[in-house]
Amino acid sequence: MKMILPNDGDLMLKDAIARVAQPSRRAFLQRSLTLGGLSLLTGCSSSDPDSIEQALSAISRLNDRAQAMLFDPTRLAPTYPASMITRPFPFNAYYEEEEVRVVDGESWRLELSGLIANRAPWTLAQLRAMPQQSQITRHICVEGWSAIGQWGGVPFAHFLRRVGADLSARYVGFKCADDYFTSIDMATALHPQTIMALTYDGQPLPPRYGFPMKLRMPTKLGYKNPKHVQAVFVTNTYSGGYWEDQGYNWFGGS
Ligand SMILES: Nc1nc2c(c(=O)[nH]1)N[C@H]1C(S)=C(S)[C@@H](COP(=O)(O)O)O[C@H]1N2
Ligand SMILES: [Mo]
Repeated sequence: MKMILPNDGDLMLKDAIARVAQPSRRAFLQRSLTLGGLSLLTGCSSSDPDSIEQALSAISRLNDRAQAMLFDPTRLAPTYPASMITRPFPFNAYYEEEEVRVVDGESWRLELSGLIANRAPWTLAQLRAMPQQSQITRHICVEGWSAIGQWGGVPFAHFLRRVGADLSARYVGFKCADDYFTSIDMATALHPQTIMALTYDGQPLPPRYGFPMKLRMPTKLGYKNPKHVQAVFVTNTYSGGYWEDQGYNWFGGS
């Protein structure tokens, strides 16, 4: 989404944006401000940082609802030829690459909880034995880069049906081996391009890209794609996410 600024420039708005501390978050908010959000902000007469924060999160929540309404569960994200794959594909996490979590694939178990009928944990071998799908799609990070990569794995909708997840629940949440966490809307969980990625570029996911499994969703921004997934839960209770709790938009559509 594009930011629309009034021609004469609005000092209040500029001030509000300047007060948002992290540059990444600023970039994100600038991208997600809409005309509706703008009028909300300009209607905010206080210069108190707290009330500006509140106005910004109100806009973000408005944005979540608008994005959820506009999300078309059958519309596919663009796919690309292999010649367009970005090499090397960038690494990103809330820590440096030297600190990447190295998960042991043999002892790893995917834990299931919440509104799921069959909550038995899954091994990597079991996931590998499921039908696989491959995609070459673009990953967009709010920190200002995007890259095309190839991921392969189990269509998440297929997995959710297989374990008897309540598909009418609102959210699917993820906990990761590195303390990262996020949650998504059920419509995106069931999207045909949402996969439990086990491979990157035809090889088992290397640790830096989220071994043993990451959720790959080309319809969502990078931070909504959890790496090193350890647990999946289905719930009607909002559970936020690592960056979302720090002000990133929850829906995070791309
Ligand atoms: N477990 C975990 N998943 C994560 C993150 C993280 O720090 N930990 N960072 C997110 C962000 S902001 C991005 S852009 C992508 C980066 O994925 P990549 O290393 O495959 O490029 O992972 C997302 N998923
Ligand atoms: Mo990101």
